[in-house]
Amino acid sequence: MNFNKELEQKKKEIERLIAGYLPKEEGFAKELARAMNYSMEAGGKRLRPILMAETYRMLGGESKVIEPFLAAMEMIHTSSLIHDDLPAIDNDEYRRGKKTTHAVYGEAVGVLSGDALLNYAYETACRAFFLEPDNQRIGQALLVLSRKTGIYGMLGGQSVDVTNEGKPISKEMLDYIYENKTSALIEASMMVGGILAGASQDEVDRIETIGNRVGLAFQIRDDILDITSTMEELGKPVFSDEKNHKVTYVTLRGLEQATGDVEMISEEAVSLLEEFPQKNEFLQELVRYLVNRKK
Ligand code: GRG
Repeated sequence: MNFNKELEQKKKEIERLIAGYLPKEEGFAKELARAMNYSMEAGGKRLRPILMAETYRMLGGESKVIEPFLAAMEMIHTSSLIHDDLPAIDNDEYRRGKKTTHAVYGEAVGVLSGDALLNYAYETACRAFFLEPDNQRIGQALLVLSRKTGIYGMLGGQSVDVTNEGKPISKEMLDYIYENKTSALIEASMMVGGILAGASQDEVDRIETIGNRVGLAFQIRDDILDITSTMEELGKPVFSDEKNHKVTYVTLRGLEQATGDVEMISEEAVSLLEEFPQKNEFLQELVRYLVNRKK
C-alpha cells in the first residue's frame, strides 16, 4: 500500500476510535458537549495519536490498553488549539478550514470547552485501568502525559511564548518555547506508545529524543508555512506570527536556513529511529512526510 493511502486509513481508524469516547450531547451541559465535539470532529491530521500508535506497534504493543490514550492525546491537543485561538491568545477565526470553537459558540463556551476537553482527556486515559487493572505502566504513561502537557511541557512553552510577544528573544529562549509548546506533546505521544508497549527506560529516553526532534522540525515547518502558504491550503490564517508580533525560527535564521534545518533535524529523527532493531517503515516515512507537509 502506498504511504498516503496508509496514512488516510490510519487517520480514519483513529477518528472512529475517538468517536467512541466523545461525550454525549445531552442534559443541561449539552452546549458544552457540543462545543467539545465540534472541535474534536473538525478534522486535523491526527498526527499525535498516529505517532503514538505507530511507536506502540514498532515496540511490539498489541493490546487495546493504548486506545484510551490515543483518544486522550488528541483531546489534549485539541483543547490547546481551542485556547490558542481565543481572543486572549491568537484571536483566530479559522482553524482546520472551519470556524474556530469560540467563533461558533462564543468566548465563554470556548474557554470552558478547552478546559472540559483537557479534563476529559485524563478521564478518558484513566479508562485504561478498566482494561488492565494490574498494568503498572498505565500509571507511568499517565505521568508522562500530564507532565508533558503542563508547566514542564506545553503550557510552560506557551506561557513563555505569549509573555514575550513583541520582544526580541534569544535563540535559547526560542528553542525552549519550541521544545515545550510543540515538541512536548509529540514526545509524550511517542513515549506513551513506548511505555505501554513495555519499552526499557533507555528505549523510552531515545524515543523522547526522537519526539523532540520531530516536534522541532514540525514547528519550524509550521513557521515556514505561515509565510509561504495560503489560507485555503492551510485552513487557518497565514501571517499569523507577524500579526502577533512573534519572533520565529524563520525571522531569526531566515527562510533558506530554516528550510535546510527542518530537513536536517528530521533526518536526525529518522536516523535515531533506524537504530531500533524493530523497524517501522511507516513511522520513518511519516517523519519525512511532516517535513514536506503542505498543511
Ligand atoms: C488548554 C491544555 C491547554 C493548553 C492551552 C494555548 C496553549 C495552552 C497551547 C498552545 C500550543 C500550540 C498551539 C502549539 C503549536 C503546536 C502546533 C504547531 C499545532 C498545530 O498542530 P497540527 O498541525 O494541527 O497537528 P491539526 O489541526 O492538524 O491537528
